[in-house]
Amino acid sequence: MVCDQPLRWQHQHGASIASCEHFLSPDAADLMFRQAQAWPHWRQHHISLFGRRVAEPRLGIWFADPGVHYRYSGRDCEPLAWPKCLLQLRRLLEASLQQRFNGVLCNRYRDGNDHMGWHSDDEPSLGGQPLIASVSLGAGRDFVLRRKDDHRHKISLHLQHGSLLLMAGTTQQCWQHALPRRRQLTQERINLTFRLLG
Ligand SMILES: [Mn+2]
Repeated sequence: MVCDQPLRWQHQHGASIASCEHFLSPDAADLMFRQAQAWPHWRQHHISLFGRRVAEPRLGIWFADPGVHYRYSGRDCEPLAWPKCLLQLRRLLEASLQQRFNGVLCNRYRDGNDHMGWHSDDEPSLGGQPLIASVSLGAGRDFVLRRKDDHRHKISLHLQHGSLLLMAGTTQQCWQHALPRRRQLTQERINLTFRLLG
């Protein structure tokens, strides 16, 4: 199940990212994807944006240790208890990265219309230099980063079924990231982003 290649870190202008294309074996990724699709907790949430209530263009779930709330864009997510398969994945990530995680934000992009706009994972509870571990399942999607101080400077990645992406160091301070809309895409993608909240 674990990436057998060493992680290759890229460092550019404050971004520190690494990816592993085949972190999960195809069988493990398929199984995890089916299990995640079957979770009954998927909801379309609303955030407040400039005082307006807006439906997020995706479904989400926050699984975390007891008492670990996730607050962003005016939302306060109460933690749901970890499913067994995610606890296993968390232990695997913790062992291979030597980093503790206490929550996972799961996003479900039902098709290419579902997306995520430009933002940084810079909530104070994540601390100044969070390590975020993101496992992708299902349809491959483009993932883009841009420098905060120069939007022309971008990094584009394609996140495939079973892959792992890590963002660390000052990535969230210096860069934003997004998952752009891809109108032709009819398949879904589920993304599991492991975090440590203080
Ligand atoms: Mn993010």
